[in-house]
Amino acid sequence: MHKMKKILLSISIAIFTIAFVNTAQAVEWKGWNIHVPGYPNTVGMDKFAEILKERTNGRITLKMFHSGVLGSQPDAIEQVRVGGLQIGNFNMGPMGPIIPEANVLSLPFIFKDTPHMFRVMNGAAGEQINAGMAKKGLIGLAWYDSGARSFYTTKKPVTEPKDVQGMKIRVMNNDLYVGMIAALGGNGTPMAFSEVFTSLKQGVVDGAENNWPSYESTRHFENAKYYSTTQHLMIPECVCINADVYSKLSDEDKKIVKEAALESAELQQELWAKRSKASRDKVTAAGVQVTEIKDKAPFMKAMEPVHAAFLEKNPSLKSLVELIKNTD
Ligand code: GTR
Repeated sequence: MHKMKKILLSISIAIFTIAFVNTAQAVEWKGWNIHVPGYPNTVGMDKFAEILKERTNGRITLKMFHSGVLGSQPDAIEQVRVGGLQIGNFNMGPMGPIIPEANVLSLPFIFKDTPHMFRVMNGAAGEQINAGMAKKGLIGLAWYDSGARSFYTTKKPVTEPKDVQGMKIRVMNNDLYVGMIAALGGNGTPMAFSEVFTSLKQGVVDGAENNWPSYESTRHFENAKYYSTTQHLMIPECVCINADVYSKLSDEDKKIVKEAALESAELQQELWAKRSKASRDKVTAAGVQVTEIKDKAPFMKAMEPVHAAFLEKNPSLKSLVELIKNTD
């Protein structure tokens, strides 16, 4: 064969092989996120996808589906568990019904503040919670900030626990929250996030509870103008991956995936602090009446029975609750 032809042939074989090997090995994961573009979690998850693609040279890509277009949070958690989806950014609240250890994070006032929450999640208690998740097919890669959840209502502000009496309050999908609202004499109504705007507007519920960024990004503030800083729940969020998918990765890829998630969390936490302030400013400018709850003690006291009832039902989780409370 002519020398030139030979060279050309080996070049095309090489190109073909590279192309073939790349397509054969390349995987595309699908990821779920409930939040809209620009939200700290959305930006964080996009960053995660970007790092993943870059550091694996495109062997692993993550296609993110934002704004909850792939369905409700409880359904998406199930999908990531069974492998219909591979990745999700989940609030640990709706994890509780499946993962008992996660429920301790939904106990009112369990954390002293956000730094305490992160110390807990990155310490021994976080390890136990991760182990509980792993048993149910989910690996937690990193923790996102979700601030503190406070009440917002349509007709009158909540200034003390008894104001919630007789009110119908939307809660996330977890019986613990129904108990929490019942402890205040209200009626907790579990409902998908996407339905809250209309339910507030039509008076199906009298209020809901969330952090500043979600209250603002969903425009719930347009229908529920009274926001009271009870800060009764502080629930972290995870970047979670399907356990089978993760366990089949090479050690090198596991490291890339984990680091990408951690770096995305760093960005998310930075953006979270800024967005919380910006959201508060935005809704206040739009006419929201903020009731500052300076003394949280009456709400803590009113919600105490939630802890007792939980521990009675889940005696084996007592040590985890203690571990959290005793984490400096
Ligand atoms: C948000 C959280 C979402 C979702 C939502 C809700 O703060 O980031 O994952 O749980 O609250 O209230 O359903």
